[in-house]
Amino acid sequence: MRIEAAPFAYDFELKSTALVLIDMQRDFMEPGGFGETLGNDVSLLQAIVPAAKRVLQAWRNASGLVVHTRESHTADLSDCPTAKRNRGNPALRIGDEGPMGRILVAGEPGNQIIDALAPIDGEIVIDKPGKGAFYATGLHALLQQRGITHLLFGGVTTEVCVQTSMREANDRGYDSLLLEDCTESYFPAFKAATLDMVRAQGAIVGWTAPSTALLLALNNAA
Ligand code: C5J
Repeated sequence: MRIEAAPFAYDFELKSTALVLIDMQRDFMEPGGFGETLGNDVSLLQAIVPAAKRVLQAWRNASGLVVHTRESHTADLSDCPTAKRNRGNPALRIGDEGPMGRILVAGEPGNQIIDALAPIDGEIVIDKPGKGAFYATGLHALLQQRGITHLLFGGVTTEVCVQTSMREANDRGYDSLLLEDCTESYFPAFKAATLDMVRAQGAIVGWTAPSTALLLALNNAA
């Protein structure tokens, strides 16, 4: 299959490609979570939910592998470096009790993926203590076991966990494409810059394309 992408067309096979949705969890998407405690306007991120939902449905219909990630820490915070917890001047720190439970702690209501994109049976869910999806997780091994070589990325936030994960994927040999309207930042300029950085220098990190280009490729192949 081929997606019309930037800086040039992206070729992939369904059986060796996974859709990776990064951190579409309430902590970042809804008021009262980690994103808001850092002073961000979380409503900006809601704009991508319809496109991400369409892509997820189409990918499921095509029987493609889906990976969801959550930025989360264990209840005792033993996997949360002190530097990470102390960083910034948030109203609530990681592990503190907030309106959606303890901030960025696994199993808490705020740590759940939003209902619109909730994982279903057979999909991989990765709890990651870092910004990147590969750091201190079993993701690479799980993808290798399944023969995955190509990754389609969406999620939040573009310049933090999404970009970090794409760079980690790049160093591990994956060909990655970022779905432009399925990723968002609290800072529109950072999103734009990240899309440029990813596809610069002949796809130095990967490709970008609107989700309609993926949907068209899936439709043509059906
Ligand atoms: C952040 C993330 N922004 N998922 N996490 O701290 O991008």
